[in-house]
Amino acid sequence: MIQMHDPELYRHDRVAERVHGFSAVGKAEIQHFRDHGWLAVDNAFSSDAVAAAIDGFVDLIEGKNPDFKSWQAEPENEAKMAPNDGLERQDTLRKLMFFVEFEPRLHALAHHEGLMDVLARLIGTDELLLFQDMGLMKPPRIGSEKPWHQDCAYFDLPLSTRVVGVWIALDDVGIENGCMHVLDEGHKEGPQVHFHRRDWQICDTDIERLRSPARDVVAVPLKPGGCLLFDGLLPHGTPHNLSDRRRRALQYHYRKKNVQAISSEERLAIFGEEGKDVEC
Ligand SMILES: O=C(O)CCC(=O)C(=O)O
Repeated sequence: MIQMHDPELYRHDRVAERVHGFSAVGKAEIQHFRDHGWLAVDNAFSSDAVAAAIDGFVDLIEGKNPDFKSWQAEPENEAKMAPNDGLERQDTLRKLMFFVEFEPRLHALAHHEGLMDVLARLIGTDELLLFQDMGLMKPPRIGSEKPWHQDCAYFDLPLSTRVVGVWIALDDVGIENGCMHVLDEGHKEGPQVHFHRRDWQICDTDIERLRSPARDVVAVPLKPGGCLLFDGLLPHGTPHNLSDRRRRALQYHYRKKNVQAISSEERLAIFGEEGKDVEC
């Protein structure tokens, strides 16, 4: 059974404004990212680059590279994870992980010149490291929620590390099939305590508290090839996909090279609930 969330959790106050292409990202847009914690870019990648990425993505799902096995099923569909499902597998999976070294078309997208240029300005160095790559599906009707969270709660990195996530739409992604929702300027609130509830997540009531009355929840619908750049401390989440439309996306995370990792215990001392006398 799909575990439903309260629809109020993703009630958006407004829809994201966008810039057109990486070449339109100037000083004002970099400042928008710093102030708001996110920047949405339409037509960031060409239709050819998106078509190639989809082909690469589908090849991985179809098992064309026998060395690649890093996927996770939708909870609703665990039983259908037969290894030879072929293309049907697309509508049973939630996630693919760590594929760039297996799939040159997805590697190329992650290292797109325009993207790298913007990331260098956001992170403040040319010495960039792609340190996480994911394919994120929400199959029609059963695509599960990704509850509100901060990505840095998942990474063993010092809090001072500038982490930028890049979420790239491969399909037409709207409110009804599970687009990204961000808490505008929420990165300024610093690290939030995460709890194991529907996932490793920010408590639903903390999201209500953070949004009210000062901060907007912004929905970020995107056409294929559009992308959202977001700060590693920006609270964000995606609702269920109960529509008939497939929703596929890629998510890459970047930071500067040569950052000394912290331990998971150190990370949990920041983002975990242990010893903080807090409830959810
Ligand atoms: O694509 C989604 O549904 C959200 C993914 C996400 O925010 C994450 O995995 O950090």
